[in-house]
Amino acid sequence: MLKGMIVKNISDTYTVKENKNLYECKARGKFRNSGLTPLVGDIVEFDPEQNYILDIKERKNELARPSVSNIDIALIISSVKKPDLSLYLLDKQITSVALENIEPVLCFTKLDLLSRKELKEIKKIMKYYKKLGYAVFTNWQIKKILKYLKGKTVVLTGQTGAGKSSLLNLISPSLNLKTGEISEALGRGRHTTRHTEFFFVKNILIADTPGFSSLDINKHTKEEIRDTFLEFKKYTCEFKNCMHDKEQNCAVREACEKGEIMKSRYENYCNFIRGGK
Ligand SMILES: Nc1nc2c(ncn2[C@@H]2O[C@H](COP(=O)(O)OP(=O)(O)O)[C@@H](O)[C@H]2O)c(=O)[nH]1
Ligand SMILES: [Mg+2]
Ligand SMILES: [Zn+2]
Repeated sequence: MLKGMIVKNISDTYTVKENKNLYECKARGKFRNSGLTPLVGDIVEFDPEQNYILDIKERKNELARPSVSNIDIALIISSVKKPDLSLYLLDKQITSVALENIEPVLCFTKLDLLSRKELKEIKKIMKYYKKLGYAVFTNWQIKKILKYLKGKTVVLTGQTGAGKSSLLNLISPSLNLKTGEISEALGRGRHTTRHTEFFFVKNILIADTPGFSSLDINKHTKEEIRDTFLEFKKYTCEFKNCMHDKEQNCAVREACEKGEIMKSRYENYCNFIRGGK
């Protein structure tokens, strides 16, 4: 019996990676009966002679679209132009992945399309997120990104056209992924099939995931959502369990009015908790 990680799944065949070796395995009937389906990302015990998956180790987390597990980092790709930067979408992605126990890492693209004035504005935004404790990069910093992601299991997320495939190609030109809008439409069609795959590049397991933006924030409690807004934590409000909404003497709201907390962050937060449980 060996232990490895599922790196690819096409219909009922799972490719399990053990050290440098790949094994094409099937899942035992017992999984089907128990309603437990192996996922790409699962750490499994398998029989390398019969090519059967015997056991699935407990998952650190699990995503539905794409169906993957045990993700360490979500590399959130945000273009600053074409499509324009949406801080709403960015905060939504940060909160969504943080709620699944995944570290958000931010990467901004297409800074070359900005005027000098716009660039200054974006740099201010990047600085704010950095101060929160997140790793923040631009797609010019491939070496730094690679160093940060080394040894991790990573999903790429971001709007269509944000530059996900382009970034992966920069990381590993041999992947030769299609980029641009027309090929994106084709790529999407391909990815709606039940094919999930991690690329193993430069010691990073990374999945390019066009459909990944639909994590459900609303299944979490308002408190859990609140706690993903890291900048709120240093403020003490009059009410002990303040939701920073309509409460009296709310230090977070005051900090927002003073400009210590980014206005868009606070507005997005209010929007998210209104949907939360
Ligand atoms: N100007 C500029 N264009 C970029 C940059 N990164 C990607 N693009 C272009 O943006 C388009 C969409 O990129 P793509 O990688 O397919 O985005 P995806 O949908 O997120 O995979 C393509 O035409 C790329 O050539 C960048 O940093 N600057
Ligand atoms: Mg793409
Ligand atoms: Zn408060």
